[in-house]
Amino acid sequence: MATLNDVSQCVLDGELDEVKALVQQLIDAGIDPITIINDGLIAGMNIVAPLFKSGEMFVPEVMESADTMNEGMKLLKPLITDGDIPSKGKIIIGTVNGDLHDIGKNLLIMMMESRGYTVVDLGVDIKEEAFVAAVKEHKPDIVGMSSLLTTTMMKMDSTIKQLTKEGLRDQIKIIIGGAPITQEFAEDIGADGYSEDASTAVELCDRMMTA
Ligand code: B1M
Repeated sequence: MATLNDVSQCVLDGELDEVKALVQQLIDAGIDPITIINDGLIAGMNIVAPLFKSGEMFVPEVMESADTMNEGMKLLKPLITDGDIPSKGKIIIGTVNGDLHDIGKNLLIMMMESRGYTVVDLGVDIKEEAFVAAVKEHKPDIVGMSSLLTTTMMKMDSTIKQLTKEGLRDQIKIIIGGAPITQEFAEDIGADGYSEDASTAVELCDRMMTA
């Protein structure tokens, strides 16, 4: 008989096929789907996050773990109603205008979702006005911007200015990240936070949501 620990280990090891069989066994045994999510799948991602942060796991392995978690979620989502999983908060995330890099952004999204956030992925090459429209439409708690190019990082500045001009700045927290971004740059452009990797970005959001 599969255990919740087996599911966590599967997520950690990125065992995509095995996780489906294990989760199905637990469902068939009558284990509460929310328990399988929290104490199996998310528990596994909670082990992954610090290992990634400390450099003991690398990007491809983290992607495999996140994919494994999502495979398990696919079986469980139909069994629960929306209200059963309380969201920690809503975040919209996009890579700024002119920039097509999305691996780091996607990693961040997987981490945020696995840690209980509702995420709206705007995609890549997102113009200032598209961030503004998304804030109006989705009313997020946090806006996240990613940039990998020194030629596009100033788009974060113009996006913040546009959000301010539209009177939306006070309603949201803004976090930024990406290879060329620094804490100093974040302060210069008036972002609320910067983090150098996906794990610390989730921790940053946790702090913002409880502040
Ligand atoms: Co490009 N690229 N690239 N590239 N690329 C870099 C960024 C570069 C540093 C390579 C180099 O020259 N050494 C360089 C930028 C130089 C600079 O600006 N100073 C560069 C260049 C020049 C270019 C092109 C201009 C090349 C060309 O066409 N002449 C071109 C630009 C295209 C465009 O965007 N308009 C280009 C294209 C591409 C590919 C399409 C081939 C591909 C992107 C594929 C994709 O993303 N789907 C690509 C790749 C893969 C890279 C490198 C090799 C790897 C980036 C990556 O995915 N890293 C990169 C070199 C490098 O960074 N060492 C490079 C893995 C990823 C997990 O890390 O994205 O840093 P990263 O995300 C981290 C953190 O930064 C942070 O958390 C993530 C995980 O911990 N983070 C956030 C990221 N976003 C965050 C947001 C947050 C918080 C944290 O809050 C919201």
